[in-house]
Amino acid sequence: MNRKKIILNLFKKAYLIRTTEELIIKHYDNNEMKTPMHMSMGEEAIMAGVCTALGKNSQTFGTYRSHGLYLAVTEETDKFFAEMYGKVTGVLKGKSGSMHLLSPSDGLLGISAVVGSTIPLAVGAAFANIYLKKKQITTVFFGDGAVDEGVFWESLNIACSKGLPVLFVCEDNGYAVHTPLSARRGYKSLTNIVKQYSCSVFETDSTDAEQIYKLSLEAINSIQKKHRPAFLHLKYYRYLEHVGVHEDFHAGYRTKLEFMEWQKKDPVKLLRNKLKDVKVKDMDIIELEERINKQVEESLQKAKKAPFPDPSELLKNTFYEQTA
Ligand SMILES: Cc1ncc(C[n+]2csc(CCOP(=O)(O)OP(=O)(O)O)c2C)c(N)n1
Repeated sequence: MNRKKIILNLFKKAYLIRTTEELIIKHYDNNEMKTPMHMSMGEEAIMAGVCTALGKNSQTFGTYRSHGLYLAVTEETDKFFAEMYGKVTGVLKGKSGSMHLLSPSDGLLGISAVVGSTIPLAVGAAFANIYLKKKQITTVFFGDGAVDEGVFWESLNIACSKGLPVLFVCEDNGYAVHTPLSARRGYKSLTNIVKQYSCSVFETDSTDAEQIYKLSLEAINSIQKKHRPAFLHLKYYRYLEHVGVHEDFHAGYRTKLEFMEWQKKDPVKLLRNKLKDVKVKDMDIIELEERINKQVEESLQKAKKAPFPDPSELLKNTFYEQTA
């Protein structure tokens, strides 16, 4: 891919994520989307950058804050919005809501509301790939709060001791709900600790998706060449409250000033400026944005009109059905 094509791909994903969430914000308070919303706004560069580097033949796992992951991997919004509205046409026929999106045909294998719980699943998937002699990399995204869970360290240890092809991506926004890193950690540097494992470590606090894309390629190459996991530590700022669609600077655990500093390097604006660097014409940028705006708006309207699942569907595809 030449640079122009890469920047266009990155922008398309980042703009799709931002526009989709802007539309959620516009409609959420109507109380028709009956699902908690953990918004990705602010972290678009991570999902655009890492997922563009991974390409098609990859397996991914995420967290409950994974609108960005789902949209970056699938680029589809019909099933996405239908799921937000609890409709039968949704990703999981209206049963999952925002926190359990997946798309196995695109390699997106799982997202969960339980902090840290997809990390061992990713290690298991990577083990299966080695066992079945499949040349696939498994990527797992998790927050800095998940690093406080024993399961992260146990999973890292197994993956490193067995040399499994796992890309660990820590999306570090500095807070677990309202608790800052400084109040939770008895050590200084996460990456210095992970470097003690048989694992290649990469890190940046850049919000430039192109830089994250390049770093992800390095991490992927290192997994393939060294036959061991890689750890990608990426910083970002969560623009909205932990759960919900509003700002929360009144809550007192962080300041608007902090937010404004990060907003100066907003990932979507940064990419839009890069499109000009690579000589994409203004007219073409506007056309691309309008196409995505239209896609997203149409998906939302279709979702509103779609039927709810029939009550007889309630227990279908659940553990209850399987064990009854
Ligand atoms: C095992 C578990 N413990 C606690 C919670 C409650 N909880 C939900 S989100 C969250 C914070 C997680 O922070 P982080 O991993 O940094 O992700 P972020 O929300 O910042 O994306 C906590 C403690 C949970 N869902 N699961």
